[in-house]
Amino acid sequence: MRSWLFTLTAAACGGGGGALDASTAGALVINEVMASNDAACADAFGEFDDWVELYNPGDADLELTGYTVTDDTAMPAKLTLPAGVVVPARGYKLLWCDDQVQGVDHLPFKLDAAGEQFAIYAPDGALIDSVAFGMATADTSFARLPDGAGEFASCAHPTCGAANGATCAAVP
Ligand SMILES: [Ca+2]
Ligand SMILES: [Ca+2]
Repeated sequence: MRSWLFTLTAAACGGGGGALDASTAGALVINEVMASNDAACADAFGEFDDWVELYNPGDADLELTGYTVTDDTAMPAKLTLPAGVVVPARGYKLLWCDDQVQGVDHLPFKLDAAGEQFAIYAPDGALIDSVAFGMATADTSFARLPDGAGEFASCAHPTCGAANGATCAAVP
């Protein structure tokens, strides 16, 4: 059984994933994902739901209106994000994968703790970033190390909406 298998397609890495618009290439990354949340962090409704953390390394806020997200890359436009989802400059934004109608940052699907994928696309359909992860342990995330740029690693100290720790064995 393969447990910790990551297949990454990062915009910053180039490659054969299709052309990226210069204005979006490298401007947004999937930074951390949690598919089994028992007590790590709660949404505004006090619910410990699955989540994805986006990071904007740029100097300007990113409004994600018209971007699409999915947990199945065969269906890139599973959800088209409405107005109001903003990733602040050099900041983080959590998207809750809870299949609940609780606001613009709540997506109509959950993440499978047995293994799943998540991807985000620009309004023109260009892939921004994607991650595929294996079996998730409760309250353990998959986080880019170093923060915002590195490869995904299993992370015992999730940092919801904040910089990933210097190592996943330590809180930043
Ligand atoms: Ca919720
Ligand atoms: Ca984080």
